[in-house]
Amino acid sequence: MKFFPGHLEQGEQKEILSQLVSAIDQAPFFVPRMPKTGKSFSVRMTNLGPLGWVADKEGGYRYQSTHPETGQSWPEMPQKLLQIWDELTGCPVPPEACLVNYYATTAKMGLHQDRDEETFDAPVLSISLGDRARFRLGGKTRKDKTSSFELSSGDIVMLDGETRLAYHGIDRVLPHSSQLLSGYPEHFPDGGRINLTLRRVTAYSPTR
Ligand code: MD3
Ligand code: FE
Repeated sequence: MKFFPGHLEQGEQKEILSQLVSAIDQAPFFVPRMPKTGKSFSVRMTNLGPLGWVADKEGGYRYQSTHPETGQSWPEMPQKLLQIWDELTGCPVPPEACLVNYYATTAKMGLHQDRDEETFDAPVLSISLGDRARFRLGGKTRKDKTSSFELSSGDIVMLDGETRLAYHGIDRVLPHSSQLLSGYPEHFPDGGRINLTLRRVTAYSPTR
């Protein structure tokens, strides 16, 4: 794992946030649900780019090219995000999915692995915006020791190599710890936190 604390300046955070707000108007947040139980996630989600991660009781966890409620294609991935991917990962192919997670002040995400992708060779890049959160990272099995640290607005984490299949989660958001989302009270009335994860879903094959 590589941690880039404060990688994005406030102006860059605001630029990304304004592009996200336009995208959310096109592809509203949906509530993901657990595959067998149908239990709701407390995090709301949407996606940018050719593929998006979705979750429901009937179809389980998967990537698809359309929004589960509107049936429309996901909005394009902003150039700024593609640039950050190139700069930090050095990956020869662009990301295919940008999952947008929105945490209202009481939302959290239990310990899990990200393993719905066809390939684990490419890194996952995580960008935090808005309120700070306590992030937990463990090992490749659920029993491994975990450690936790705080993620702040503008921080970027790259999960590659050994950490790509590590268990991780968000224990809690620290309410009102950032003013970034205050610029959009109609979208984010109580602040909260946005996390973007840029992902490669399909295996890179030069003949494809
Ligand atoms: C470690 N998101 O979307 S980002 C997720 O802050 C997710 O919203 C959290 O876990 C969030 O799946 C954590 C940091 C992160 C992202 C992907 C990872 C950590 C990871 C993939 C593998 C290992
Ligand atoms: Fe994850």
